[in-house]
Amino acid sequence: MPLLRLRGFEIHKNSLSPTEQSEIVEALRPVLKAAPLFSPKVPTGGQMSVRMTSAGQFGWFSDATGYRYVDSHPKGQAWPDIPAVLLNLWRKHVSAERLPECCLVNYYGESARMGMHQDKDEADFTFPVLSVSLGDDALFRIGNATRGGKTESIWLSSGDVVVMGGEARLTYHGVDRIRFKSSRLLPKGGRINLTMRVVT
Ligand SMILES: O=C(O)CCC(=O)C(=O)O
Repeated sequence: MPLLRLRGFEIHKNSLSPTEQSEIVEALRPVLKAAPLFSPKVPTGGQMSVRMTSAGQFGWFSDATGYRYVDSHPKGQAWPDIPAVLLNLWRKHVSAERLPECCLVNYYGESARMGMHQDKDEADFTFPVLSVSLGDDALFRIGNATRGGKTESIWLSSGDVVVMGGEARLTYHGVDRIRFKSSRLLPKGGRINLTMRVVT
């Protein structure tokens, strides 16, 4: 399980076995059923190409008013619980001191991407954001503490786990593209990225 470090991002390549990856996909099925994916509007107008939902006490949300955490799905129901298998991953890579209050589930279809951004809607940056990649490969770009400047990119593959903490907690990052159908984990192709966050 090689560990790479890139601008403070700890990248655990092949951290999850194929069995573990499938277990997580199974655990996500009831989450997606209870809280279906949606494409949030962004404050500048337009819609994100990534479809998303959340599990946990809070879910990440965006509309014309801005980016924020909300305590229910846009259709009104409470977010489902974060599956135990994911909480165990958090305990392994982060801490048992505090557990994540949100697991954001991002689904990237063939042409989805995510622009460069900081994860800064949380009240507490002491704890890292823990990212889990499942399905197709994604070109992940890492920038700087402020927008712009030189960037570095790395392909994230199914089973990779990334810890974004310390100096990297507020570093700009994004996903330029995926390699559609590069993995067979998800029957219809695409990529799921999970990011677990302490919010309050
Ligand atoms: O898809 C990824 O690997 C990154 C997701 C991300 O940056 C986010 O959810 O804030």
